[in-house]
Amino acid sequence: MSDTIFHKIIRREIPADIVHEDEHVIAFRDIAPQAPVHVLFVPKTDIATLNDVKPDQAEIIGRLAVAAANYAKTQGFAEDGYRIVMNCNDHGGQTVFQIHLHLLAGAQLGHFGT
Ligand code: IU
Repeated sequence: MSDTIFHKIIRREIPADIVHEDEHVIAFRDIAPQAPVHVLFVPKTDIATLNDVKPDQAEIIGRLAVAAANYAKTQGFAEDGYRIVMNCNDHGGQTVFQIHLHLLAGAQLGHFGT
């Protein structure tokens, strides 16, 4: 297994505010939240960036998205809405090289490209 900070969280070597865990996915609150709700959904499979997802691993992207949507539903903000984002490499602003989906919610978020 790789050794990013997220792998250490998965292995419970460092603490995190975990809000969801199943066989494939762990989710915890971002330590530097960019919105009132900011949760990271991380696969337990080792994948550094979106570029590294192999065809037979594609389902993990769906698992992350569905876990995020289920969290939004159980927390009661699915109808109000939310944003999911995955950063890739330098220009995308990726800083931790284990793929993760950001779930941002709890406020009207700014629009892209306007
Ligand atoms: P990025 O997409 O790789 O930039 O996102 C990494 C996120 O991980 C970023 O929002 C950090 O605030 C967050 N994070 C964290 O939640 N806990 C940590 O120990 C570290 C980073 I290091």
